[in-house]
Amino acid sequence: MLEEVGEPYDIRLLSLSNGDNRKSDYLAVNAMGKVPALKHGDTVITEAAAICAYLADEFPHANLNIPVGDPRRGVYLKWLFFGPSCIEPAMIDRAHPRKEEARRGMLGYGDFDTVMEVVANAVKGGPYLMGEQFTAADVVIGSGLRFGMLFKMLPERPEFTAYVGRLAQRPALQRATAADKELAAA
Ligand SMILES: N[C@@H](CCC(=O)N[C@@H](CS)C(=O)NCC(=O)O)C(=O)O
Repeated sequence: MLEEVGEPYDIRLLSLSNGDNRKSDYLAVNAMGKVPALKHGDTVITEAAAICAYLADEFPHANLNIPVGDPRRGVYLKWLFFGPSCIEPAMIDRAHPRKEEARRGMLGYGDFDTVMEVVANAVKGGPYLMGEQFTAADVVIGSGLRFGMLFKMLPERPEFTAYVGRLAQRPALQRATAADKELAAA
């Protein structure tokens, strides 16, 4: 998302295996002990999808948001929320099934197969969720699909692989992936 925005930024790495995210200085940033967290001026934002929504609104010149007043904003917001509230819990529940599965009506995401079908239909046209415009919602949904397929927690449906393939062509994602590799090697 930061590469898509195109503004300068610094990265502070934490070692989750050393428990840096549970230490007091980081808990002061995010009491949840979770990454990522973003500091912009005096504002600290946590929750990945909220960070994406914030950056898209804060830097409108990058054209990653659908502004207030645009009738397409409702659908855009739906996809921003759909990642953390539907795709992620459906994926984790499938990978680590509960002893006793909650009734469909009690699960915010309903059921895994419906979530997959809805997302597949949304990404199959494209090229992006909102059509021709790439938005922060693609960062949220796209990164979830990439992660899920990489770790074999989501099916490699042709709609997903084609969409993730389109995202992989984006120079911002290529720069971010190269930077991740460098950081991992350091
Ligand atoms: N709801 C958070 C979840 C973030 C999350 O699960 N982060 C993982 C890494 S991908 C984490 O911080 N794990 C460390 C831990 O929980 O100890 C978000 O969307 O930002």
